[in-house]
Amino acid sequence: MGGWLSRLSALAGWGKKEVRILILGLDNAGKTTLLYRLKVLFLYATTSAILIGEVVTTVPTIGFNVESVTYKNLNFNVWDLGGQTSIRPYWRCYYANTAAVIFVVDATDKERLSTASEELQAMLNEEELREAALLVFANKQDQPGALGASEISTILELPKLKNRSWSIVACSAVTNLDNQQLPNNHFRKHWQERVRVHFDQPGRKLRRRQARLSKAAAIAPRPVDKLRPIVRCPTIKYNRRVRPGRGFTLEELKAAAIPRKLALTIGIPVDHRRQNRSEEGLALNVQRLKDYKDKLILFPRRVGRPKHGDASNEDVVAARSAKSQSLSALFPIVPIDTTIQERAITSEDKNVEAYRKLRVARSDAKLVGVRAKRAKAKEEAEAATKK
Ligand SMILES: Nc1nc2c(ncn2[C@@H]2O[C@H](COP(=O)(O)OP(=O)(O)OP(=O)(O)O)[C@@H](O)[C@H]2O)c(=O)[nH]1
Ligand SMILES: [Mg+2]
Repeated sequence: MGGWLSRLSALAGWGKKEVRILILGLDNAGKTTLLYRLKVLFLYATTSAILIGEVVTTVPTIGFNVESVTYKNLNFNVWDLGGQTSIRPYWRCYYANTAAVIFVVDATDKERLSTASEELQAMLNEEELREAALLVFANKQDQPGALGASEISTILELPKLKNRSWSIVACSAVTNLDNQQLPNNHFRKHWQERVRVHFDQPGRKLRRRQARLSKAAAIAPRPVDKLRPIVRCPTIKYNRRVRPGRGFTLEELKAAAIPRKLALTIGIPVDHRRQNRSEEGLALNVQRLKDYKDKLILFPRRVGRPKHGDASNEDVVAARSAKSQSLSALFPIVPIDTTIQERAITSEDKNVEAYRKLRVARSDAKLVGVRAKRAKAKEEAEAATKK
């Protein structure tokens, strides 16, 4: 069954978006089985999902089964019609606008091959199917004694067909005979193009280090790094720890009286997104900023002409001769002591009802608005009665 899709596409030169396909053949040829098999294959062709060898169990079709599948922007409507003798005359009701006919032949049913041939010829003579492409499936190749594609082709007199694009495929709807192989991706070829290696790591490490050193030398005695805020790590698991943050919040800068734009020029990074969620955290970072400001020696832009806020001449001279130090060393972030002090439980502790306390606090918080409203209404009522 492999390649049936491409054969089908090649047979019918479809310019349309909607493609109507009929599956015809004698009863018990395997049309319905094939329809659902093809549906899976269609899906396989479009999504390259793993092909699952699932075969549906069928009952003789009275009427039709229809399935819609999309492949390469084409919408295929595949109609499987019942093949019993009494139903065959109704096939012609479905001929209009058919792009291709899939004619299924039971390759083991030698007695009825001539009947199949007659039906095929009668069908092909129909005016409405003049343009339709023909794909013959010589089905049930898994059974012993099944005739091959060439024999079936001779019996059906396919080579005699004129002005018709046709093709024949020997297949089995229940097994994956024919060249239905799983795609073999040749990933072993040109593997070097797909693998990224970092053989130059030690070299890079060295170059990074040299760059850092040259930068430090160039800007000395100014520190290379910036002053980072002290922030808590996220999540319950880690928030007892502190770490250097990205930048100081606007609130912290305001409290330390450092303008936001100035901060960026004096080694204080700003993080406008971080929020201060606790008084302690805010106070800690404000103090940090203040300490930094106290120690800060701001070189005047022009030598000997200090502006407001710039360091005095003596300070500048002293700083120039001092050894350069990193800010992380000058303002270290030390872990906060989280050890718990133990003590004996007092009788007071025993009387505390923790759960109740929590519930009351929660309900108080919830009722703040309601109570305020009630109090206001009461006040107003009293004021009205006084008048
Ligand atoms: N061994 C074998 N059995 C098959 C194959 N294809 C179909 N069958 C069996 O043939 C029987 C008939 O299959 P259907 O798909 O119902 O046949 P149909 O052509 O739809 O028949 P009608 O609906 O009556 O026209 C079922 O029992 C299938 O399991 C095949 O490739 N090999
Ligand atoms: Mg059927």
